[in-house]
Amino acid sequence: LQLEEQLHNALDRNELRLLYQPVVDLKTRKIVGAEALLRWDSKELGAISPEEFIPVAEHTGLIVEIGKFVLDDALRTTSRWIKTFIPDFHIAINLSPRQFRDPHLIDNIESFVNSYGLEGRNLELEITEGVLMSQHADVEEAIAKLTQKGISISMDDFGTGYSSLSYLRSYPFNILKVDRSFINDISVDAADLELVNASIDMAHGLGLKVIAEGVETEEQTALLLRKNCDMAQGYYFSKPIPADELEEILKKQT
Ligand code: G
Ligand code: G
Ligand code: MN
Ligand code: NA
Repeated sequence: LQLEEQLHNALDRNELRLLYQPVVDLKTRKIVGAEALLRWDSKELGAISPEEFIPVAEHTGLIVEIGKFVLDDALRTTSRWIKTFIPDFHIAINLSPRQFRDPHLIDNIESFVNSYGLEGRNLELEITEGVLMSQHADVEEAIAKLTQKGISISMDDFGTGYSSLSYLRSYPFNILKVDRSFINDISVDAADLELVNASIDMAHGLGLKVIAEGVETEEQTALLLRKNCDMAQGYYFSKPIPADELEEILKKQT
């Protein structure tokens, strides 16, 4: 309850900030995008992990306002890089189920993309099965509208839920993000490697690109490349970092 009280004030008090975790193209090993990840440094409670506060933000509905801040901040920040030196960069943003019940979601996304001078292809929206399971009638329409703008839709945490395959059949996903629990042991567990390999082939068969999450070693990186995985993110390449640090790295690589 105290957490809930404090979260109400977090935006006004500037306690929320974004970190960016680079996404690397496995063939070139260059950074091609980043995932925006929210951090909360509460003056009263200290650093609170998103695993703790995102669920609270979801059930109180605060995620609508917080999610709008995330979209605004991430798109404003990355638009400066995109327009000046890395036009193909894509910024990935996590969307909660609750945000799809906000009637302004699509309009807000479109107006941020337009006002910061971005193309739809610069934006990738990560959703989990939770969004699709919510069975809100407008989700399908919302996803269709976003896709029409050239915005990419990723299935996040792939493999961890209950009926990912049926959702892959029903929605126009562009990217599959293989959950890090499947990547962890691919160098030592033949079954896990085979599951990842099959997921990659299936995604490619459906016209999706694949991002492996939680890549921590060179061995995993080499295996994923051999299995034709497209992109990767994880501590091996970089932990989530502040915008100015990422900007410096991007400038050096171009
Ligand atoms: O960065 P970290 O591994 O601690 O993130 C934990 C979880 O919090 C992840 O599942 C991630 O999807 C979620 N998360 C991080 N930032 C956001 C955000 O801006 N919006 C939503 N809805 N979830 C987020
Ligand atoms: O659910 P989602 O995929 O959005 O969450 C991403 C989370 O994974 C972030 O909290 C991030 O800090 C964490 N993460 C990113 N890279 C790694 C990694 O290489 N290893 C581990 N253990 N966690 C990671
Ligand atoms: Mn994610
Ligand atoms: Na994930």
